[in-house]
Amino acid sequence: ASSGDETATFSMPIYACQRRTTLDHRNAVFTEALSLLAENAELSQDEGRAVAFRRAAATLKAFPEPLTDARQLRGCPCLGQHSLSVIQDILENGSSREVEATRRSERFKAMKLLTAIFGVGAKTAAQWFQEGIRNLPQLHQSGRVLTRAQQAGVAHYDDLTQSVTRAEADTIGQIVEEAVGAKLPSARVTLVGGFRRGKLSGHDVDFLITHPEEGREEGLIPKVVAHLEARDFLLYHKNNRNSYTEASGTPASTMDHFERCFSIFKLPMPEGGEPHSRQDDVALRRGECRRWRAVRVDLVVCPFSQFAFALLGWTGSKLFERELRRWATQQKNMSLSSHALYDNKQRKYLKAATEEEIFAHLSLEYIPPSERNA
Ligand code: DGT
Ligand code: MG
Repeated sequence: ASSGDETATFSMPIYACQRRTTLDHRNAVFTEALSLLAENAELSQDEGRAVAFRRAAATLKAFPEPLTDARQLRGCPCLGQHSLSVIQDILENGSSREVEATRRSERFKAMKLLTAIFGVGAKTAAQWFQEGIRNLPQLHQSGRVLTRAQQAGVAHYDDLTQSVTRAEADTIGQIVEEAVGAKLPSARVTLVGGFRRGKLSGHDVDFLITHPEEGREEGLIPKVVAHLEARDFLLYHKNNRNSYTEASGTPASTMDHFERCFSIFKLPMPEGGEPHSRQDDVALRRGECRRWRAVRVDLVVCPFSQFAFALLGWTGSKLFERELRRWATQQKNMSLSSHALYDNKQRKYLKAATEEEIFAHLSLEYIPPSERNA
């Protein structure tokens, strides 16, 4: 439609799960700024604001051309006043004053540093910040009692704040497959999370495990963990038992109930490999050779009949998942979780053996993992 000026109106669907969002896009300056504000809102436990910034960033990730004029954004969804003013600031001045002030703020820096400790969430970090704790030495001096997870998080801080490469994820995949295969032959191990979406690095490695004969997967986690421990592959683990039943109601919550293991792997490094962290340098200066690094790994076990839902739920991105659930609720009167899809109108669960079938139940065009990077 001709609107009287040069800029054509671009129409974009409202929900991120209706769009194809690849890893590379044209507007990183804007998406990074909005993501930083989202992160800051998350660290302040302001969920509403965080989601608003995440949605605005996702809109720009899906925008097909470099942004040079705010008028290009007419017809684009999820851009509130605040996000638009940040975008405008960047267009005019090359950067946003609010974003740069946030980036430099003592609170943001300290909260980022503290929540980067495995086992420390925004709530705990905020409490520590309030008590004057800004960094690891101050945490140590404070004499705070740490949970077992936090102790492991502090002990392996340098490794765990270093991103995991695809090659490392594949090596861990082989170790996990060997362990699972030894305990339950013909069980299937699938790499999920960001790596399934094609990311080249990640903050952890996520695996989904199932077995074609439903029931055989029950109790698998403790056996796999014992196998890994015996081979010295684990620095930390915490197992959760499966707590899901259909009787527990419609699957509306974002938390799932799968049998699960949060772990820190002790990943052997190739001989003569590149040093990975400052700990390596210290070790090397001491004349020691570091032969391993710590990596966060999540193992999730699901019954075969829930596999497609678990696969979809564990592939992400987090915003894509959130948008799928919002679409299901608002547009289809359905409840979607990593376990099941419930149709509130027909009052029944809708079965699916593949992700494609779930998209079809939701009347959505199928979006492959590499295009779920919202
Ligand atoms: P990263 O940071 O490189 O590891 O990026 P992702 O996308 O792998 O993010 P991650 O590992 O936090 O989570 C992967 C996906 O799994 C994400 O889309 C949400 C899902 N997920 C993570 N934790 C839970 C959970 O406790 N329950 C459920 N239902 N899903 C989860
Ligand atoms: Mg991940």
